Amino acid sequence: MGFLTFDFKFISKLLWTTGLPLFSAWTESPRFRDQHSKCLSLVSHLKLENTTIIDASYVAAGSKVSTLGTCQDTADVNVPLCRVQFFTNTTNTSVVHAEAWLPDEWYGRFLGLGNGGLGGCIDYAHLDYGTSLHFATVASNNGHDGQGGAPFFGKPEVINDFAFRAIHVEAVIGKQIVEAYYGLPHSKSYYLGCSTGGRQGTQAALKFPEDFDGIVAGAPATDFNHLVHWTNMLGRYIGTPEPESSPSFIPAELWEVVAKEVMRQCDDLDGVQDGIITDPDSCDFRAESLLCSDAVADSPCLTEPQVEALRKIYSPLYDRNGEMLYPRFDPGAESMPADMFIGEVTERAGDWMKYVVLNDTEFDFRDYGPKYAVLMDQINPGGIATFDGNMSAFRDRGGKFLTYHGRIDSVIASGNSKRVYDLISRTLGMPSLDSFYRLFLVPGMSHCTFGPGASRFGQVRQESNAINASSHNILLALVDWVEGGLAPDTIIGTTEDGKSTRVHCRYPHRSVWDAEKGAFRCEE
Ligand SMILES: *[C@@H]1O[C@H](CO)[C@@H](O)[C@H](O)[C@H]1NC(C)=O
Ligand SMILES: *[C@@H]1O[C@H](CO)[C@@H](O)[C@H](O)[C@H]1NC(C)=O
Ligand SMILES: *[C@@H]1O[C@H](CO)[C@@H](O)[C@H](O)[C@H]1NC(C)=O
Ligand SMILES: *[C@@H]1O[C@H](CO)[C@@H](O)[C@H](O)[C@H]1NC(C)=O
Ligand SMILES: *[C@@H]1O[C@H](CO)[C@@H](O)[C@H](O)[C@H]1NC(C)=O
Ligand SMILES: *[C@@H]1O[C@H](CO)[C@@H](O)[C@H](O)[C@H]1NC(C)=O
Ligand SMILES: [Ca+2]
Repeated sequence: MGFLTFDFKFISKLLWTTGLPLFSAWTESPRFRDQHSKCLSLVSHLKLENTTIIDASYVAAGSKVSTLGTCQDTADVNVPLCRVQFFTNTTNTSVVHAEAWLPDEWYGRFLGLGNGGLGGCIDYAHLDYGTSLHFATVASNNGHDGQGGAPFFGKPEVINDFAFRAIHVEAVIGKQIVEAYYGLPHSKSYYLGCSTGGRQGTQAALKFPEDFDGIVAGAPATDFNHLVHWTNMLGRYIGTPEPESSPSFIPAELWEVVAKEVMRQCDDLDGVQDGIITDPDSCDFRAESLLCSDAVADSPCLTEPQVEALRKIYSPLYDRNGEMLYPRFDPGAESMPADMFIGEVTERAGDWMKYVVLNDTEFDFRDYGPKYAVLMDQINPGGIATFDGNMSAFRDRGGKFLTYHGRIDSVIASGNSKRVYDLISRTLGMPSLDSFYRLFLVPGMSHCTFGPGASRFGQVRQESNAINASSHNILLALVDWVEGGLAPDTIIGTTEDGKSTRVHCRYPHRSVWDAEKGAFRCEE
């Protein structure tokens, strides 16, 4: 091909299929020979608002590069690219560090990436993933460095970066770097993130609807204040390992017994005994069956307080007025590591309480209680809640939103994604959000990835990109939707061992076992 004149509309109509570049063949153009020097010259030539270019370097395929910040020492680069490191002052007390990775073989698309937990870590694995799929990809440190919450202490603007601003900066500044380097603006812009990254993607659609044409937001940490509350309350229900103060505490080996019993009661509700509960909402788990009695002397069993704790965690969390604050822990999710049940406050919720909500580094988890939900609702630091059904601006400008949630997610209950769908549906008065927003529930998948289910569909890193086709890769499916108008009805996942696949259904469709075909299918 080698054309260098563009009519984006025309070309995207012709070539929207994700396998094909929107435009290609730098290799044939004189421009390519200049890319090396062009990349290096960005340091001195690029002048962008509030922004300092720290370094720009040309990186060969298969390199390991060193990184700034404390999160990791080196990062892998698998395709040849121009790497631009920069920071942007968002206020006089806050700054976002970011990197733009600009692949030689660019298909004209921009991709912004999110973060995880309370994280202030540039997501290098996803920079590598995005560029391998030919996106010009940008990731930021979310306005602070490291995994903990200490950088938020007494820094409301740093909290603002985390709550809503870092991704906006990434989009606004990142797009300008892309244009300066390639000499062309991007065609379409995308976003990919999970967990906190899912919340950031949701926040982008709500607050900055112009930033992205398409968003993949996985297992979003939306309704953030109540998520923190739920995490802490569930931890308190289970208690600490001291038997005298916490008779409800359930040690790790007993959780295995609970997980087995959940499976015994609910695995075959979906018609197949496969270690996966397709719809945990249909599982009415009775922990009482594990209650110790003389009759079952030798098998492991639960005390009354332990059964009572389980009853609470497998029920939604309500406030004193009977208002639902957060959905229940999914039965089945106890089979995955759950740090809220180990008898200590989780780092993410504990640091948020200490450094953002209470401004008290001595905060004692054992004093945690319902009053803190009220306090968090009042403060709502930086507008972190991200629980707003009005996505009309994003919808009206033609934005497309794909979200997914593993149904054995032990960090963020999958029921919350259904709840957010219903909230948007009610707010916009749209019984079905199919025209711009689709939620895929993924049986047997844990937080963002892993688990016995078909947990690979291109959502995270290279490893999840088991099959490079929009039918099996949610990011490529999004590209088809945005550029070709082809909305994904299903997403096919591949298991970790690569040996089998399963179709994932969009909410509110159900995943139904078809005994004749020996496979699941989606039913309205
Ligand atoms: C960003 O802030 C730092 C520290 O306040 C300052 O030294 C620097 O000049 C600022 N950079 C830009 C581009 O505004
Ligand atoms: C630059 O900084 C000013 C003030 O600190 C802010 O109002 C403006 O939005 C910033 N621009 C960008 C692109 O971040
Ligand atoms: C920082 O910005 C705030 C608000 O824009 C302003 O009130 C304050 O004086 C500035 N501080 C410094 C040290 O420039
Ligand atoms: C703690 O500080 C943050 C700003 O960093 C503020 O929003 C919050 O209200 C403070 N919390 C309390 C309990 O005063
Ligand atoms: C949603 O937001 C738009 C502005 O983006 C506003 O015009 C509209 O009234 C809002 N709708 C609802 C239901 O709040
Ligand atoms: C997917 O596409 C990328 C980029 O074109 C390529 O490097 C990779 O080998 C492909 N992977 C598979 C599994 O086909
Ligand atoms: Ca099953």
